Amino acid sequence: MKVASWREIAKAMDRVNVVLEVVDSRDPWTTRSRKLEEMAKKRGKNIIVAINKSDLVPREILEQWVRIFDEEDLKAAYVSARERLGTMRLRRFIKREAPELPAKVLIAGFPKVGKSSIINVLKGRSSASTSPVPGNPGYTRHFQLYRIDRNLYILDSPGILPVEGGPLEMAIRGYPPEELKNPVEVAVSLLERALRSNPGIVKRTYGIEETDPIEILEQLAEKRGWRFKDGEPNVEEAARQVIRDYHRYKLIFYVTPKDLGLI
Ligand SMILES: Nc1nc2c(ncn2[C@@H]2O[C@H](COP(=O)(O)OP(=O)(O)O)[C@@H](O)[C@H]2O)c(=O)[nH]1
Ligand SMILES: [Mg+2]
Repeated sequence: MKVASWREIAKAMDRVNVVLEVVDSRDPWTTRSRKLEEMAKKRGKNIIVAINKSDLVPREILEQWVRIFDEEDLKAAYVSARERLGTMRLRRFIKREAPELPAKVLIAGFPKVGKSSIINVLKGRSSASTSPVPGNPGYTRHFQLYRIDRNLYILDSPGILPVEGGPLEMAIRGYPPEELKNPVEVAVSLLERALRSNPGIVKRTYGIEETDPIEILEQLAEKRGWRFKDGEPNVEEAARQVIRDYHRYKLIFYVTPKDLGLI
C-alpha cells in the first residue's frame, strides 16, 4: 500500500480546482479527513464528498449523511462505484460545483475507500482513449491529469491519505490488522458497534450466538482452531480476522448519524 505524504497531496492539490474526498458509507465520519478538508479550504479548492459503497447502507441513512455534510458546508453525494450507482450524477455534480470548467479533480481518501474504483467509473467508456494532457505544467509520473471529456479532467493517481488516529479509527481507515498493536481492543469495539447496528450479524457471519465481544473472539478462535502455545484460544488471531472481515465486507454493519449523536 503506497501512501502519499501530505506534501505530495498538497502538490497534487495545487494542480486541480476540485478535491473529491472519498469516504466509506459504512462510517463516513471516521473515514473523512478534516486535515484534507482544511488543506483544500486553505487553498481555495472546492471539495466534494463522495460517500462510496452506498450499496452497503440504506438510502435514508445516506440521505442523512448528505444533509450532515451539507451542514458543514461540504457538498456530498452518495455513489456505489461497484454497482455503478449514482456515478453519472457524480460526474454532473463535479462539473456543476467546479469553480470553472474544465473541472480538474484530485481524488483523495484513506486506503480502501474506493478511490481507484471511482477513478475507473468516472473514466467510463472513454478510459481506453484517455491519455495524459500534454503541456500540463509540472506534472510527474505519479500525478498525471487525464482528460475524461471536454469539461472533466482527473488526476489519475489517487491521493492516499496517511492513516492516522486512535487504533479503532486506524482500523476503520483501512490500516492492515496485521500491523495493529492491539487487535483485540479494536475488534472488541468493532463487534460492539456491529452488534448495536445489526444484532443478528455475529450469528449470521460466524454462527456464534454470544453477545459479549471477548466471548465471541474466544469462540471464533475455538471454531477455527487458533490456539496460543499454552492451549488458550488465540483471541488475537480471531481479532485480526474480525477486522479483516470488516475490510472485506463479510461483517457488514454501518454507523448512522444518530449513533454518533449527530442528529
Ligand atoms: N461494496 C462496495 N465495495 C466497493 C465499492 N467501491 C470499491 N469497493 C471495494 O473496496 C475495495 C477497495 O477499492 P479500491 O478502489 O481499490 O479502493 P482505494 O484503495 O481507495 O483505491 C475493493 O475491494 C473494491 O472492490 C462500492 O461501491 N461498494
Ligand atoms: Mg487504489
